[in-house]
Amino acid sequence: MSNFKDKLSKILETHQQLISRSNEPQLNDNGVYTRWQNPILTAAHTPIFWRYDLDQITNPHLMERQGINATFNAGAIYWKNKYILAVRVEGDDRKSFFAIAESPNGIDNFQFWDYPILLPETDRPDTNVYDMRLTQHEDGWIYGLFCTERKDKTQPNNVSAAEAQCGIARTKDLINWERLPDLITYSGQQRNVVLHPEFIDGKYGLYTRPQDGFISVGSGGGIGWGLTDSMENAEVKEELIIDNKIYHTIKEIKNGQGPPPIKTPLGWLHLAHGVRNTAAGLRYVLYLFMTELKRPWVVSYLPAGHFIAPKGPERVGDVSNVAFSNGWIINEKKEVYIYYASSDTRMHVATSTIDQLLDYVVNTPPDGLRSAKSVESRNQLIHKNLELIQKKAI
Ligand code: M1P
Repeated sequence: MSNFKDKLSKILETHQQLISRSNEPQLNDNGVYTRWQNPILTAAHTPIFWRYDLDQITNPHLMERQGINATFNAGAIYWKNKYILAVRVEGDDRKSFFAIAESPNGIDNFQFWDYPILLPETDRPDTNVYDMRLTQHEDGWIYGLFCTERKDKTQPNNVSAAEAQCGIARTKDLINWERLPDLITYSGQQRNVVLHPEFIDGKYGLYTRPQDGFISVGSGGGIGWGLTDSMENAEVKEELIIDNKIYHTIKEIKNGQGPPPIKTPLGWLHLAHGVRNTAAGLRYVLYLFMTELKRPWVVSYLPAGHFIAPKGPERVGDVSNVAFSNGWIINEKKEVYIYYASSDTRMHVATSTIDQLLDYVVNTPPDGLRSAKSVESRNQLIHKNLELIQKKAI
């Protein structure tokens, strides 16, 4: 008895220390944003009572009964002065579900609510759900758009063949969720679908990612844009590709919208992921771009290269070499909290400000698509700096 109790109190104490430890900024970042030292959420942050049977009679050895494998790809929202994440939690059984975690300051002390989100199913039950984007829409609802994955029944002999579509749910309190029918589009599959926060001529705007297959986008791909009359029966009849995959860039293989864009005086600021192939497999990085205020489907700035790439220990995990983000928050001080996952395993935060991000987007040269162009724009920078140094102006 005392052994069980001692063991349990040690487990609870270690967990409490982990979830309440303070975070510190990393000192060696690039001036555009600051990474914070500790991951903000890991599998070990999930409540002990989600994993263990705490009854000594039914679990005398105090063993984990239902393990958690990973906590990643979280949607985010600033709500009632709290930094809220809708986290993709993956059990040891490989099934993902959503759970809300909140923090008072956005950088540490994230704590899961007692129960995961009870997401209603449609009459075509989801096999797996993941990567929820939270949008506080001007219609008054908070929408969660996510990927619903089911067996691809058109390939009965291929056990791995899956179909990805966009599931839709909405809520007013983040506890009770109303499930709406899945988005209808006329592309084979969809992932990374995101709801724009404002109406466009009375319609809902959606960022999409048409794809032919489950992993490969095939002849589809690019970040798409489409309109739907309602979210109760969402249907995008026409998809316009607004940011395409391009040869020899960070988004050569595929890309996808991250969280809903942030409205700024210069336009809508977007965070997205780009994927390229390497001898070691796919590499996922994050990039920023901007679209026009009145026409959020028209790109106005597109800096070259990655904004955040997986770094150090972030590079290793269940799916290594991945930085992925589907949530960011802007608070009343115009500080931006970028929530990103590393290698499909854990959550991190990097912080910046709207001023810094606008400066980055406007002043980082676009991709010249050739080495010679890269040298040309770097030489302009070098020349300007050497002149300043020679004039002793710095
Ligand atoms: O494993 C990396 C990511 O792969 C998918 O993203 P995309 O559809 O752009 O390839 C998603 O499954 C995502 O959850 C995952 O992090």
